[in-house]
Amino acid sequence: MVGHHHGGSPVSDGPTWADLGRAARAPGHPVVALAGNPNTGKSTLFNALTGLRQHTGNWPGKTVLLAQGVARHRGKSYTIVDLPGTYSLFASSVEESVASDFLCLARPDVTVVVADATCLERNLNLALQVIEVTDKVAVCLNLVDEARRKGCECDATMLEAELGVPVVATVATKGRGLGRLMDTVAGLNSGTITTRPKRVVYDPDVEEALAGIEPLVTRKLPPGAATRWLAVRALCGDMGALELVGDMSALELVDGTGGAVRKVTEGFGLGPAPSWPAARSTTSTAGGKSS
Ligand SMILES: Nc1nc2c(ncn2[C@@H]2O[C@H](COP(=O)(O)OP(=O)(O)O)[C@@H](O)[C@H]2O)c(=O)[nH]1
Ligand SMILES: [Mg+2]
Repeated sequence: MVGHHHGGSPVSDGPTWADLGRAARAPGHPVVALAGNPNTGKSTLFNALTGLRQHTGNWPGKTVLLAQGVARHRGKSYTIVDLPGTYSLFASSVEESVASDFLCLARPDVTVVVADATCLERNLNLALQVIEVTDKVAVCLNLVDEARRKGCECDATMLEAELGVPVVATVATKGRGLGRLMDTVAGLNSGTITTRPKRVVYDPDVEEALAGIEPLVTRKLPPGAATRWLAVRALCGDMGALELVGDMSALELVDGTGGAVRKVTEGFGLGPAPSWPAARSTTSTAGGKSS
């Protein structure tokens, strides 16, 4: 438990993600984020979709390079963002926090989870987390040529039924399936394709803890932010999320919910529950700013 009272909120000097989301947003260009584990073919896909219409830039306050480009499909332009490779939306590295914060805070119009068909199980962990964050999501089942070579036939239709979101098989290196992928992106963006994502249902004690944290998150963030997922991250001791919560009372709340934390962290394969002394070392400053 938190031993003494903190006078203010932790201050985040990082970029404001809502601003970044706006910066990526050209009028009439939906923003499409490519998320995925490392080596799933995200950059290959990004290059195939955007050609030479791309640039990379540093996100303010972060040393992570992010590539952004424009894809044209059926007369419409889409801003494609190639997110850093990540295994999880629980931020344990700068790369992961950029990918996770972008999805939760910058709120792309459509998210494509690029998955490696040769090791689907590991890739689906991230897909399930992204599905927690947004409805407008498709899975790009890439490297199906490699999978087939290894004697593995992936059933996209079955996977689609399991996840409740569109699944498109692709071979990014040969450009195969990319037309269908962009048709799916277009449909998700316009609303002609709707999804029924399979969401995690937590035990009542976890839900109760989340219900306590989510309002704190909601208060600090622009409308539309993925507050529920940020509450899940905060519950698991994710410092970035706790800073966003920006209220030490959240830590006190979290401290009282060890059982709930353990369930969530174990459920997502995060190993043992986080140790709270680290979380408590957050510097607190009176009158901390928030956005
Ligand atoms: N056989 C095959 N190789 C692919 C495919 N997509 C990407 N690759 C290869 O996989 C490797 C990793 O791709 P890359 O785009 O760098 O992955 P990233 O880390 O997700 O950006 C590269 O050698 C690509 O040429 C595919 O569909 N089939
Ligand atoms: Mg890459």
